[in-house]
Amino acid sequence: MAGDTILMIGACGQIGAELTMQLRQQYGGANVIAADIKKPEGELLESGPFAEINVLDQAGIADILDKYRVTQIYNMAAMLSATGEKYPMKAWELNMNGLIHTLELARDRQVKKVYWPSSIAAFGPTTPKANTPQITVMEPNTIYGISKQAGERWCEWYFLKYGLDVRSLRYPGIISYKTMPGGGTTDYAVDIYFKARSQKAYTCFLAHDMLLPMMYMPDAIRATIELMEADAERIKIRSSYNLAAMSFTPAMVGESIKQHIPDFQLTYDIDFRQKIAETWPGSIDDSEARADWGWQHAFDLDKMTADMLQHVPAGSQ
Ligand code: AKB
Repeated sequence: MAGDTILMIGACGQIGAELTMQLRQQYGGANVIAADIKKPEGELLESGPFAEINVLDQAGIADILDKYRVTQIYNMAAMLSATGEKYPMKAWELNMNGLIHTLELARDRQVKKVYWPSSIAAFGPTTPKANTPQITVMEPNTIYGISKQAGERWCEWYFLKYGLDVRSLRYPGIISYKTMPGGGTTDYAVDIYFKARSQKAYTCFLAHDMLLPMMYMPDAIRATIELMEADAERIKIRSSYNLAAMSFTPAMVGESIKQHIPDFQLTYDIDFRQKIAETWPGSIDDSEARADWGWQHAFDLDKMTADMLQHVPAGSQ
C-alpha cells in the first residue's frame, strides 16, 4: 500500500531475495529495506537501502525501524531442517529468538503488519500424510519443525493478546533458479535442475518415491504478497495457513526433466535427510487459504520444469 515502508530481514536468502525485488517493484526501491547478516551483490544491493545486521541484534533492528519509520516487517531469517539437526541450539536461537524479537519490536513500535514463514516441517510423523488438513495433529521431531510449530503459536498469541497483525504461510519445498536454498531437506528439487542442465545427471539424497509438497518460486512470492495485501478481516488464521501447489517424488521430477533432456540420468545415494522427509506430509489441503483470501497456484510440475530448464544456465554447477 502507498505510504508503507517494509523491512525485509533475511533478504539474501532463497525466498527473501526474490520477495525483496518484487516488493521493490511494487512499493518502490527506497521503501523496501533489505537486511541480512551478509552483504549482497548486484541488483539487491543497488535497487534500494541495505542494512548489514544479525536478526538477533534487537537494538540494531530497533534502530533500523526508527530510522526508516518501518510499517511492515518480513522476518525470513531461519536455519532450515537439515542444518538445524546439525546445530540444534543455534537453530533454536535463530529461529525462535529472531521471531520473538521481531514480534516484540513490532508491538512496541506500532508496526502495522508482520510476516513470518512457517513450513510443512511444523507437521510430524503422527500427522495424517495425505491432504493434511489445516488443523490436525502436529508433533514435529526436527528442531526446525519444533521452532516452526512454536513460532506459529507465538504469532497467534501476539495477535490474540495485542492485536498485532501477524500473517504466515506454511511453505512447502520451494523451487527457484535465482537464489539457491541452503540446508533444507527439499533442496534436491532445486539441485536436480542445475545438475540436469550442466551434467545431464544427478544423484539424489532422497528415495525415488519420497512424495513431498512443493511450489515454484513465482507462486510462493505471489502467495506471500497476496496474503499480506489481503484485508485484515479475510485473514481468519493467525497461526499459519496451509499452502499448496503440487506434490512430487524425485522419480517424478526425473521423468519431467527427461521430456526435455532424454538422456538425463537419475541415481540415488540416500542420506539422513530421508528420515526428516519421512516425517512430513505428502500433500496438503489448503482450502482455507483458497477460501479466505483467494489463493490459486499457477505452476504444476511440468510447467515448472519447462520454466526452470529455460532459466538455469547450461554451464551451472
Ligand atoms: C526445508 O527443507 O527445510 C525447507 C522447508 C520444507 O521448510 N525447504
